[in-house]
Amino acid sequence: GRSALRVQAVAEAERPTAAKSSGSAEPVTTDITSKLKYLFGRNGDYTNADAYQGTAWSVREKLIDSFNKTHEHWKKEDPKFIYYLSAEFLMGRSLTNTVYNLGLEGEYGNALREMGYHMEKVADAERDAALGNGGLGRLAACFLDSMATLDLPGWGYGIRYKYGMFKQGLKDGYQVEMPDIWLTKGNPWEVRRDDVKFEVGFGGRVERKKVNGKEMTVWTPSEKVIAQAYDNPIPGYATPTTSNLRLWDAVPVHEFDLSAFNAGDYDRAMLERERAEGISAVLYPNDSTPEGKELRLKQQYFFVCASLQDVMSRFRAVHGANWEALPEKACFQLNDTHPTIAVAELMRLLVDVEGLEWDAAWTITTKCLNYTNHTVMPEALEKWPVKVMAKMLPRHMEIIEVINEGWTKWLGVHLKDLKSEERAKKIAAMSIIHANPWNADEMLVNMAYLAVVGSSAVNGVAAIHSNIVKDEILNDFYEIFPSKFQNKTNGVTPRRWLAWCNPELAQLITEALGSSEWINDTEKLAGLRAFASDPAFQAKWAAVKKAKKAKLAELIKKIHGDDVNQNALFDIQIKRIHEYKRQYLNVLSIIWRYKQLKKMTPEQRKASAVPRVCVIGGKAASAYDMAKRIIRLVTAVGEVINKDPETKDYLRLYFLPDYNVTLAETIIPAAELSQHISTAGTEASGTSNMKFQMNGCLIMGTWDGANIEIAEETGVENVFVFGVRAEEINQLRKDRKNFKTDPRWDELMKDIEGGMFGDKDYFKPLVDSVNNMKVGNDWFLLANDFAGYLAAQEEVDATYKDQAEWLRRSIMYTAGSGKFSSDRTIREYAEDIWHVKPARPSA
Ligand code: GPU
Repeated sequence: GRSALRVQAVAEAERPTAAKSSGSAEPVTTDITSKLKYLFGRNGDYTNADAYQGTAWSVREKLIDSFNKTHEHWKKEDPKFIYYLSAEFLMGRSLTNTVYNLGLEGEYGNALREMGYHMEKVADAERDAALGNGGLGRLAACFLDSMATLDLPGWGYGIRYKYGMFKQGLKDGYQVEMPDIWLTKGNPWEVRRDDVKFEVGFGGRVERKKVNGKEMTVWTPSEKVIAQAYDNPIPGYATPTTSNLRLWDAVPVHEFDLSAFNAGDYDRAMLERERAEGISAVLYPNDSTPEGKELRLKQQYFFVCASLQDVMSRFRAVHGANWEALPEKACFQLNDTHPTIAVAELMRLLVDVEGLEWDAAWTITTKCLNYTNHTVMPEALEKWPVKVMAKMLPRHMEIIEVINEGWTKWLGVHLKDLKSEERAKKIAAMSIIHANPWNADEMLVNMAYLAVVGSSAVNGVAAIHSNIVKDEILNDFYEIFPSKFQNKTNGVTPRRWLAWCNPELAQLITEALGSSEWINDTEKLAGLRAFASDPAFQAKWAAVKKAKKAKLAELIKKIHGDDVNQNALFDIQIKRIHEYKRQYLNVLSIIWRYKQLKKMTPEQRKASAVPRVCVIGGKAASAYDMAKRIIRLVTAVGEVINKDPETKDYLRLYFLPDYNVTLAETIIPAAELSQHISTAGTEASGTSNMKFQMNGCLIMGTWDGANIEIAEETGVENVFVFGVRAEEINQLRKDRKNFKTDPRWDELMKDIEGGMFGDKDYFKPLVDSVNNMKVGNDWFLLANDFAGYLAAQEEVDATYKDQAEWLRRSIMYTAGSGKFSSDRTIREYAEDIWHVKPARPSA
């Protein structure tokens, strides 16, 4: 039996509450075969993919039972709800997560075994739900897991993209993108709600009319679509609560234009369908740098409009039109600025549709909304041209103008003590609508400013990031509303990212701590500190890591055909490819290592080299040229070093294509060193760093994002920290011209330029991007951090040679990871921002 099941058996016995499923009278095997028979017309001789379908559709019923119970309870109790509005939810696979969270692993594990299958192989047939790009989307998924686990009444709201994050392939070492056609085999994890549909309009005109004797604004859109709800039940762990992620699909208002159809004009008959379906067709593959396309704004308005109507219609069904009480029953978290049009939409619904006075509506709106910022890079802040917004959302543009008039007027009074010139400057700087700094003729709507003005609370996602938000990018706003600004350091769910993806380690932890309570009380992991230096425990800890490394080695073999030394240090960098994340710096240090190995005699290598297997993975946005060049550099360097007979026993570099949630679940448990090396002040938080930490992986990191808090919890002396500090960045950028590069750096640049890895011309822009100090290049300061990085790498080698010390640190990482459970994060949001309380249904 798999140790996952044993861990679960322990967890089961100690559940604080009774397991959700009492175990159906009908044996599970019968249920699985019956699903295969009646839903798929299959009779025996099932593949793993079949077994997956049968199992999933069977588990779905338990999930829906739990979902129904929870929602009956919430309907009766009528608690305040939190609605998490997000353009992205990066859910990954659902089968094992659902089985384990519901405590069904015994029943289903046994049933599958009886039928001759293994849960792990069966689960492997599931495709990831990849409705997100990276950190921001995965954070939303972890938050849903924690909200349900903490029994908080709360739903996610987003878009049911037909095509999620593209699949990444490699062709001759270059990234190729393929569509993610994830719904073709049906989706057992969703329920279509044919009774939940809302109209969403675009374009058209705005008029003032007398309606029942009252002067009203009437928006007549020129285009309409229907938002169709799909519910995705979200099971909590060790609780009867199953909450919901409601995703909207865009469908045409009319099946098709019958008159055009009758007239034989089939193209025109299909036009409306295509236009509607286009809205929820595809996820924009941009991470942290928004794509200013009209369709993107359409997507944002589409899901926000449907979600707000949905919440308001449920509120009305219970409380009538008593909208003043809405903030007592509902609040919304804006996951970055993507759903910020909610500020204008809620105003429109309250003023134009419900007939409230502007001021009353504004009070309700600002009480209901809160905003989370996830980036401070100026190019990443969303701004929509007024022209685009006025055309697509004419009434919203008017509303934003009125909000901005009120806001700037209020500012004028608030800043009355300033000299008039200064006051005017400040007001201009804080205006929600302002000129494009690169093109004075174009006016823009600054979505972050709109979110701040329209929200009760604004938060960053790690301590350093929240400080940069307050002190730099939104400093003017912070000075006016200091109490609005908060920090909520990110977290990740310890279920998916430790207990379920690393059952061997989970079992060892449970044995050591004498209970599995750490799975939803991660502060208990601190108890592992007592074992950190215990040789017997270290040996068990090392054995688990070794087993997980063997799995990753198997994967590398499958993808690249190579056997790797499983005693080598496994060094991992997996995340979106971005210049600020500095995968390039990692590659430079690998090339440097290669060159050093080449200079050594075989005896010297044998005596002193620490073997390393380096893995880099991540997707480049389709239009991000420099990121694609970085991927090619990784593969090109790998091609040279992996087959060099002198060094291949000591150094490998593999690019693992199509990095996604599922791949992360294999890679992270196997990692011994992970790289989080962004330029200080650029990575808002990072969340994979927390996953690696939980799995006992040492961190090589800059003093950035959540790395800082991870180091504090783990002991700074246990972390490989290097590089300049965020406070120094501005000055260093100014001093660029005088910076003298390290001779080793110059050598590496010459190597790449000289064609050591082929593709000289293709790599030229990469070299230029970091190497022309005179024109102020190397924006992300790779050259400044290069020497410190190499020194930190040497420290890694020295530490790895002392395995007892390495293992001690590894255990200290897991022991120090208690703070980074998303349960802690969500508890803080619930208490400080949402004011939402647990409401657990009875088991
Ligand atoms: N992040 Br903005 C994304 O993944 N996508 C985005 O569009 C924006 C931010 C990330 C941050 O880069 C990362 O540092 C953070 O940990 C994550 O959001 C979750 O807060």
